[in-house]
Amino acid sequence: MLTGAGVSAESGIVTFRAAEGLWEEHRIEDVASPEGFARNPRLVHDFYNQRRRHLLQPEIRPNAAHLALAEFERDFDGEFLLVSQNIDDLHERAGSRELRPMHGELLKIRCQHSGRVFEHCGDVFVETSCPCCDRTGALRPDITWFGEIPMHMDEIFAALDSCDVFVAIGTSGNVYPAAGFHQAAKAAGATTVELNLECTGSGFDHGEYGPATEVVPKFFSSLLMSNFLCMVQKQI
Ligand code: BV8
Repeated sequence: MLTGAGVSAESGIVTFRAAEGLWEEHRIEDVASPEGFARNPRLVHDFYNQRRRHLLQPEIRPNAAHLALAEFERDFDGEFLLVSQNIDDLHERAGSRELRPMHGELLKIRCQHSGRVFEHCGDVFVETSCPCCDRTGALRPDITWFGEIPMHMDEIFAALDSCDVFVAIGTSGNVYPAAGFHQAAKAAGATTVELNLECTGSGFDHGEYGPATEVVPKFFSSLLMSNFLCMVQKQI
């Protein structure tokens, strides 16, 4: 499984490319690249401080799509891996365990000198001293920016090579390498499925469209009852 910002939209977390999306207010290169951070660390820390504060608001909670994925993982007796492009902790809070946040996590920070990662829920500033080396200016979000290599890639590519069903949920398919995962899975023989608000036209074998809180629980309960697998066999 692969999720993107659309799975968290109904929890109140703004997606990237919607009309009022995150990238409308900021240029990617200014707030989500190592060059942007080197140029203006205060701007980048403020960008992530605002998103961290928003994520920690009491009204921001896992939605029915997050919960359906955690329930499927618990009840399904086959192999399951959930790769998320999202940096929120909603999958984790919903109970997902086999979870690989390939773009990092908003509630973690990293020392640029030692590479050590720390849980962190508060704001971070240039003046914040690092828990490991006590230096200021050492900390950055533990997040994969554009131009950086995403996390867990070896494990992800191995899973794409061996999975029977690949499901992409709530992603526009604009960002690589995640945007190419369904092609890799398909080339290795998997059936590929898109669950999204609208069809992205990216060549999936099957698609179900609508809000994630409606489409995801419905799809995964049918998958669990293996109706989906029979349906795929009928289509072949
Ligand atoms: C890399 C963390 C090398 C930051 C993010 C030219 C061509 C191809 C590639 C490139 C290129 N130039 C540069 C690249 C590489 C670049 C890239 O892809 N750029 C793009 C802009 C072209 N990629 C990289 O740099 C990556 N690194 O390539 O390294 C490498 C790779 C592999 C192995 C070795 C070396 C690193 C990219 C990571 C960037 N960091 N996030 C942060 O969050 O601040 S990416 C960021 O955008 C998000 O994390 C997210 O992953 C990503 C994609 O966004 P989506 O999740 O898809 O969100 P979006 O808003 O776009 O879409 C939401 C979807 O949900 C929509 O379809 C919508 O319809 C739907 N939806 C909305 N509401 C609902 C819904 N669906 C259901 N229900 C709803 N209610």
